[in-house]
Amino acid sequence: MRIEQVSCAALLAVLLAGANPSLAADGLTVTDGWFRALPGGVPAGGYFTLHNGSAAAVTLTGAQSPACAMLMLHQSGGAGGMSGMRHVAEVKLPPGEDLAFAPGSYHLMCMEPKITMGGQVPVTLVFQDGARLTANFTVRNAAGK
Ligand SMILES: [Cu+2]
Repeated sequence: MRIEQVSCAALLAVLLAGANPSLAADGLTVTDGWFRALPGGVPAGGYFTLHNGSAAAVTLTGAQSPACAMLMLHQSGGAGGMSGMRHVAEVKLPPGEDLAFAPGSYHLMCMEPKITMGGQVPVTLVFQDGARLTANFTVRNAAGK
């Protein structure tokens, strides 16, 4: 009985370690990350493709960057443009699939951007299970070049 209690405690420790907030986002990759820099310090759209190479669905719940006072998940829709975007709390991605953050669809919104054309800034994606994934985003001009 005594030994059984000890092994249960050990198992619990392993489970808790798996829920560590600094957990790496195993199997997730970000490609082609970029920000669209516009003149005048207006909010900058951020775009990328997220691939879920893991065996389970993941849920993206937020993003952070030292280059943005605030970085939000947005979705464009309806009439499009600035007036047609809304905040989204989370985006779910099934295993084996790609999720495109692209102009006219899901995008990141970087408030008070501190970005320089041609430069690179780190963006950390945050997932529901506490996993985090950081990738460098390239800063492009209004034409996406
Ligand atoms: Cu937006």
